Amino acid sequence: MKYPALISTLLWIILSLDAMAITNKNPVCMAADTGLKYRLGFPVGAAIKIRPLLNNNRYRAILIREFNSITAENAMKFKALHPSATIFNWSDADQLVDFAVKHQLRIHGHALNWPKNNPKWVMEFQGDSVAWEQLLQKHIQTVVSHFKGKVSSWDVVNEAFNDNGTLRKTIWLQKLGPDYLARCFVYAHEADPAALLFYNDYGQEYNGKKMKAILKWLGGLQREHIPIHGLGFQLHTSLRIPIPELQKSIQAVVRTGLLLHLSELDVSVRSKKGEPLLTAAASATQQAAIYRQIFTIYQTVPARQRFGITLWGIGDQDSYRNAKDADADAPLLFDHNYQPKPAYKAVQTSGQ
Ligand code: 9MR
Repeated sequence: MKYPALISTLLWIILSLDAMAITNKNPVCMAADTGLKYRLGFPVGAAIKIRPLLNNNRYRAILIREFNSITAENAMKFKALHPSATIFNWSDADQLVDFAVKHQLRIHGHALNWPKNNPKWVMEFQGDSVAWEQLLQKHIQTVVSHFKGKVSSWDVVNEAFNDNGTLRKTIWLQKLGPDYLARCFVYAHEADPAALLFYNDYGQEYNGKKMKAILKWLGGLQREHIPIHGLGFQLHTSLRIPIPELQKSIQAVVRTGLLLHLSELDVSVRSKKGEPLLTAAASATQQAAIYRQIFTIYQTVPARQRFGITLWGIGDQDSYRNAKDADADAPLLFDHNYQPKPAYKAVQTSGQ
């Protein structure tokens, strides 16, 4: 036997003995290692709400077993953290961060600037462009500094583009002009130079005008060396997702060299108005197939650009999509009783 072959055989024997020793000593430990975070070659996250995190054992157990990344579903938004001009309210977000640190979960911050989430006091704020700039900078830098060293990445700007590729007419655009977008990234970077900074949006995932506009804007930022590291595709989707378009958009992001985060994934089974309702079994099977496709496509992204996939919740009852009409969307991997659905199995074996 030649040397390299001998070495690899010895290595194999040592690793097998090691694995056997672990199995014999602690079978429970091996069972726990079947979580998604061990199965997929990239971080797997969940959007987390503070109430079930504190009150629901099953929710917590799944989070710890399956996931290695979290996004604060609401606790780090402008309205939650900064409800009036002089008050910062850290308590929910800090509890979430403490839990994540204790359980070695990566924390993705969401979101520093989301025009739809401005508190009332911001909408009523009176001041010239200097005062508006200070407001923007102070919010971003206070929040990023507070979580520095714990929150390792941020959605710096969320949903700034319209579907037709123009910029949304937000209060920030009106008061500060289009360059405020780049400055949000600069401010966040100044407060924590180690944090990875993302632009996050929905609807660009299907390669239309919005995607083209975002790519053009990102290209400009990259040329000007603005600190931006990644793009988030929210991907709140359904059984009707146009998979080929998603593939094209993903490849377009790959060409930019940026990180790609599927940042708010869920797949609703709700039928379109007028379409016949699917049986529960049929919709669960179709949903599983879509989840498998999405996770498999994501594995075509070069490993260095895979920031991860984050599910927008854990059990169906936690989903914001069920808020008005319980159960009609059932978009997540676990059902109302936190039992894994066919979609969970499909994700677990995706890419194999
Ligand atoms: O899931 C979130 C829901 O609980 C909140 O009420 C809502 C408003 O803050 O935001 C939801 O999350 C949104 C996310 O922050 C940005 N992308 C769209 C998500 C669904 O609306």
